[in-house]
Amino acid sequence: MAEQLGLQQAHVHRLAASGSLPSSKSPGGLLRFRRDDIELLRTLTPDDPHEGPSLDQLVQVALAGDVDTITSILVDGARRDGAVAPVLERVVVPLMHETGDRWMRGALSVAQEHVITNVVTEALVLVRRELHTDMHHGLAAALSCGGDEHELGARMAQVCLEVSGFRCIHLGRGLGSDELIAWCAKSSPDVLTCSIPITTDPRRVALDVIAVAASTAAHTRILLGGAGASKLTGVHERVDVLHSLRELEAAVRCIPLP
Ligand code: B12
Repeated sequence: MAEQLGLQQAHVHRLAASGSLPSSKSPGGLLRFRRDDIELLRTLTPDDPHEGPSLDQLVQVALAGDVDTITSILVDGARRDGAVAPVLERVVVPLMHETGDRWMRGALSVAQEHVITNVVTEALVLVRRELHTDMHHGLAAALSCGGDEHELGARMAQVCLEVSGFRCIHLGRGLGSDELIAWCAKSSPDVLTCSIPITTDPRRVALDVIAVAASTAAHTRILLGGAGASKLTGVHERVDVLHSLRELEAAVRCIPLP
């Protein structure tokens, strides 16, 4: 069925293995999925790359400090797709990667990189406000692991969770595992997402995540993602590594309502 709906089998199986897509087994051992869940996934994986501004236009808009235009591109895209992750991956991620590449080549100054980052950060706050939903699926938290300054991954995860109906606290960056464990004990989140930037030492993060997984309440779903997370496998039985914001949005939308 996944293939009929235009989804890659490996993508669907990875989601099922991580528990992000509810599945059952047929008597013959084949994986079975509910049609509604697969259709939701397809919404989050549009095959039509909508016409939009070019990467260069996005860079120019952001360099001009035009938060409103970036916000409208994101809000319009999310409304059209019925999900926010696709437009974040189509617009914000390439914009930030391009910014990094231009900075490396000396085509953008550090000040210009900061302007773009700040415009995107502000736009993400406004997007959350615009796409606010009254659903209350539960409490979530998003944080950046590893202690460096890269935190847009956590902010994008926060947007995905809020658009999916969770109240999501942004815990920022540089939080030690003891602090995080104490926060989780007090707040009892339903979902904890950790964004791991490419610059982060995955072994250090793995140790922190294991400590958190061993100490948080059993109902807390722990999800890792980000460019640095791809280096992490089999961290802990309670921890799922997701490969994209689309997977995150699909996974949290499949969490049963309280
Ligand atoms: C903005 C930026 C900064 C800003 C960060 C500000 C902020 N508030 O975040 C500032 C200026 C502070 C900065 C500093 C540095 N930076 Co910098 N930075 C970037 C830049 C341009 C964008 C980062 C970003 O937001 N990317 C967007 C993210 C979110 O994309 P992503 O990580 O690929 O995530 C994707 C997925 O992984 C997923 N995802 C992310 N999180 C999560 C979470 C979950 C749960 C899920 C499911 C998915 C998910 O979402 C995205 C969609 O696919 C990148 C370029 C790049 N290629 O990313 C460089 C980059 C990361 N920086 C780099 C470097 C080297 C540095 C510095 C060391 C530079 C220096 N010499 O000082 C310092 C580090 C300082 C420090 N102590 O932290 C290098 C890293 C190289 C490497 N391979 O290690 C990069 C790649 C630039 C480059 N081309 O070389 N940086």
